[in-house]
Amino acid sequence: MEEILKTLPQHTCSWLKGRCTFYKYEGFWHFQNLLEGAILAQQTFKARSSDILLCSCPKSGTTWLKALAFAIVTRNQFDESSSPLLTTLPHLCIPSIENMIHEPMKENLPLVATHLPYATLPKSILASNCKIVYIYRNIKDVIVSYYHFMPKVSKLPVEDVSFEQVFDEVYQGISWGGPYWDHILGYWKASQERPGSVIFLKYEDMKRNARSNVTRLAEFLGYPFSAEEEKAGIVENIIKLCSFENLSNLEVNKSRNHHQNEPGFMENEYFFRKATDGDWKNYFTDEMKNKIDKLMDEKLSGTGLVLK
Ligand code: PAP
Repeated sequence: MEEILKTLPQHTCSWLKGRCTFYKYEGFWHFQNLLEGAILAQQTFKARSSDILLCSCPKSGTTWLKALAFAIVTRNQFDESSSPLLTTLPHLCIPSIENMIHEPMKENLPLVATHLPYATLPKSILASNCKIVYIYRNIKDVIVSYYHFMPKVSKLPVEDVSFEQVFDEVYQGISWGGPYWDHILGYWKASQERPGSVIFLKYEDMKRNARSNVTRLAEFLGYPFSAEEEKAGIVENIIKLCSFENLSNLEVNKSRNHHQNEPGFMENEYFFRKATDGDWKNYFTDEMKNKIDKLMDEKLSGTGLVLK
């Protein structure tokens, strides 16, 4: 692993006072520990054809998607008063490919998550034609979420970090999991090449219309709601269980640290902040907004993917 890492371009984030270094692998930027997990997974991960992959670029709605998918798939075992989601961070309910070293795959659960770009997925996943759910979000809110998250991981007060510098780096394509547009486009192209195997969920649409998106997600996962379940309010119960208001107020998500191997690295509360659509308006200047909108338009032009 050391030999591989030595050959890769590195970037140390000056806005994090040098406390975070990313490695560029197959065109995307990664944390060292997660990249090591990803490379290991590329060499050893054996996908089951029944696996369903939950994919996202960081800060795009991963926690929410994991909670919803887990609640949908396990609803015959647990209800809203017995769900493991009440006592476990959603990230720990569903194993991640890049964290495989620490979290083995779960025998009875078809769900697997990843922040890896499509091109970096272990080949066994592509060969097995697993279903893929991809969640994405307005890049401007992703940047704001990232601006708040990274200082926490780096143990710096967010007040010591310049939003302008964060913006500039993301704009240059340097961010955890970035370039953001390439991450989305990799999955978008896959959705066109493998119609029916990949669906796209948009964070803002889910906020506006949770019911239809959750129903669509359940159908795609192969766990559709029956008429009786709909009548009994199961869809609403799942939406409520997985809501930001509910999850962020649970004791487990306010306090516990889930990375036992790296004490203090990542507290559960880091995954819950504000969860709004449009917080970017409190941070972006007009110039930043126009710049990033133009860039996204350029990157997506001709792809058929419309983000607005
Ligand atoms: P990750 O990639 O590190 O796992 P991810 O869950 O994708 O993070 O993104 C975190 C964002 O989702 C946070 O957004 P914010 O910074 O703009 O507030 C977080 O608040 C939001 N989030 C977490 N849980 C939920 C939820 N249940 N519903 C809606 N948004 C949520």
